[in-house]
Amino acid sequence: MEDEISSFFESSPPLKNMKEITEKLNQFIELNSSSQGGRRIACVTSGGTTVPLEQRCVRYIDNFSSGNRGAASTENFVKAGYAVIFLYRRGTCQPYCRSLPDDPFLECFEFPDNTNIQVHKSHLEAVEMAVMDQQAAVAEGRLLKLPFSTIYEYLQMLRLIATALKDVGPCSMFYLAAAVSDFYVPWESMTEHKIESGSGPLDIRLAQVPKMLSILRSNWAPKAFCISFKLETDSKILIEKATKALRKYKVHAVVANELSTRKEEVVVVSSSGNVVVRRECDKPESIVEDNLIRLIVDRHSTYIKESHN
Ligand code: PAZ
Repeated sequence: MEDEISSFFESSPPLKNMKEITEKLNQFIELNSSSQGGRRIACVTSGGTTVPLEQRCVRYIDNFSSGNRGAASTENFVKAGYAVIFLYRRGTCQPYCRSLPDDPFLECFEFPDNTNIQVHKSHLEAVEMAVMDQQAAVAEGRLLKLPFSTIYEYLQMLRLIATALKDVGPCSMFYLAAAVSDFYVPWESMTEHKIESGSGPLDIRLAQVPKMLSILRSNWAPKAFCISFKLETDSKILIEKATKALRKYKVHAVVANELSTRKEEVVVVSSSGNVVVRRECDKPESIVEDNLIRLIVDRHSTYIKESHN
């Protein structure tokens, strides 16, 4: 497996802005490890990775995920006092923007007298909250947003973050809510130019993406608290698959969710048993992430205490 992982990284197109990302990351970690005796730092991954079919990419295979879970969880972690590295798919849902309409620029603003752009009354409260909360999190140095698109970018960035967080130890957390491609076209076997159409059906052979969770746990950041996610469409196999992943990757918990009910409930699978976490149905504003993050933060506190004993 380690060979497969090394050859994945060796053959990946290098990150274009690696130096800039590394600098931002190190500054963020330095600031948060030294402020107020050191904050906890969570890396929240969010959105789906793409698999390009051509090196000069025109077409790609995508992975389902709106980024809602990652964005809502990030807000809750910041509220709980964490600093968050938000590793997200470009164009997906952002923290503090969940109450805004899908196309904020066109729907939120009006231009009544051709001189001043104003926020439409009906969206004023949501826009004010979004701007204030996001600006506060960034100004306090508690939110670092890093975008990715492809599976190549995602895994290289995850490795950078994990190795940068290594010294933060038990106070760091990985909350891996992104939907990561299981299959990809290896860079060296990918055609450079746009695949030609007009010559009949297209055969593509996809290789399996090496599973990086084991190496994250064993090498990159072995002391970090690690939460992975399992999504299934068949509820009959969900818990079994999540339990297998818990054992195989030795993560601290697996959040199991079914596609159609993922906004209503999840099951936190761990060695201490399975806990169903639900949205509070009698409160319209309530989201499943409110209770989920409360539980995860609690478990993380216990983990930190036990690590110091
Ligand atoms: O991004 P979203 O809110 O639409 O959905 C969240 C989710 C289902 C992608 C996430 O909860 C999850 O399960 N991520 C891991 C998916 C996987 O098993 O690959």
